[in-house]
Amino acid sequence: MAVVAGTLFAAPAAAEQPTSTRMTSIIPAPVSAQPNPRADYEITGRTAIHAPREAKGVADYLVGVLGSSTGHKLRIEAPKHNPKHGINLVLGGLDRKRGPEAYDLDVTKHGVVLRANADRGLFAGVQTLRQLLPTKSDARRHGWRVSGGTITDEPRFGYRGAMLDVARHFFTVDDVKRYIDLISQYKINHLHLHLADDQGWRIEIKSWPRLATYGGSTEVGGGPGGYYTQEDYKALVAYAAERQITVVPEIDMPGHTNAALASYAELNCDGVAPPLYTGTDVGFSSLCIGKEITYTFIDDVLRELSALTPGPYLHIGSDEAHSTPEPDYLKFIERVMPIVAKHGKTVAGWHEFLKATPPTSALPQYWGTTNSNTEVTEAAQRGNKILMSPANKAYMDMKYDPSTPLGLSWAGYIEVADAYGWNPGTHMQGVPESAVIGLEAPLWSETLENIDHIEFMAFPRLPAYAELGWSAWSTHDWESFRQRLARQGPKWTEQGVDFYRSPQIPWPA
Ligand code: TNX
Repeated sequence: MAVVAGTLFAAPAAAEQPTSTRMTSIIPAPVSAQPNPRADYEITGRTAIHAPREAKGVADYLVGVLGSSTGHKLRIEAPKHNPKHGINLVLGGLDRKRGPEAYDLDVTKHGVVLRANADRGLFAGVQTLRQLLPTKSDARRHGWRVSGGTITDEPRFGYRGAMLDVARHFFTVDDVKRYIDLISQYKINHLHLHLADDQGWRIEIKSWPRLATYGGSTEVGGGPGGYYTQEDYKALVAYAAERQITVVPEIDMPGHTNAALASYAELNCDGVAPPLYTGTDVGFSSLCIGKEITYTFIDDVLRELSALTPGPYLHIGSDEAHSTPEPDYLKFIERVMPIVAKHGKTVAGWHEFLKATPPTSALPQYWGTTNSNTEVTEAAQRGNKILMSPANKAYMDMKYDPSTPLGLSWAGYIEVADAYGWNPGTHMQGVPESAVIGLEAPLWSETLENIDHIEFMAFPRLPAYAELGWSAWSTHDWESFRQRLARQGPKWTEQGVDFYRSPQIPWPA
């Protein structure tokens, strides 16, 4: 029903929450938030954004997101000497020790002042600012009132990731952009793309063109698949960078390689290309460890991929190589790691690659379901930083409960309380918080065919992982989290996010 605010015939408003509720409901929880209910600031069509030229990227982004919520296209003006009125993005002035993602946000009756030492901090603060805004339906009644008060914030971990498997099912550039928009709202700063697996090769490699055109031509279930041209991929990387997200590309090897083996017969030990594969088994394929052409192939692929990758990491998978004899596996990983280094990148891999004792710069990603793993503990002791993705806690492709229509359950069911209920800094024996770089929540796509499916599995768990990664452990509180999460629901509804209405969360009616 269209209702004009203030008319005699306006429908009774749902019991209105005080605006300060928004400041105490931020996800991920900030270090501190002091609401001041007398200091709300109203954004109107006349509000200006003041920003230095170095913050133009964040300012443009803010114009975009405020435009799509408020409908006002705000103008960007030069920074003020004494920022107070309007929305002010200010670079510098925070203690350097707080790091590049820290920010301070002050909302008074006159305006908003957001300070950070770097773009990344301003961007994080902008995401907080968005959560201080009402829903569209509240704004129609009460205006675009930013909840007043003061916030100080900085992250617990530097790496807060989400992984998307675009290999089992292919997702378009627009789908991935949408996912980037959704995850960036919760200060996720890495997107790991699983670009190749048995069922599909999804990135154009100019020196081996059949990888994409043939190897990418199908997917699980036999659909048409697809791939990103290098231009598509560059656009994705740039789109992510504008949202302060580093893309981590993964080419899984030596297993999970049927799509490559099907595309080039010479990569097979027997010289015979297998057929394309559209099932969901794992562990049946392997590159040919003893053939020289295998390493020429990898060198070419990683050279082209590193040229498309501004971020530091190339992920070489290395999981579930059940068809590669162990001595071959070790030989292979030892041979591939220097190729990654030669192209100027840092190697990341699933934790199995620790069997080959990579250098301490390498990033192992733990995906096991137990709280102890000797290889991971030893790597942490040697000085490797560990990325935490325990499958029984962090896998967003696990079903919420037995009735979830999508997803798998090999690592168990993961309801929202389970997703939220672990501590990445103490999860593993012998891996102290100082050895943890952060966490990543993978979304494998054997059962996920479209963006609605992605949204249903990621929401509302992704905000739980975001909070585990960003917020100080001292703020960890399930009761508070479930209340705060409930208040995200109406915003997701407005954004068209197809989320799972977990019975654990008191969603507003
Ligand atoms: C295990 S996790 C895999 C993937 C599957 C996933 C399904 C990992 C490194 N390997 O190949 O897609 O389980 O949950």
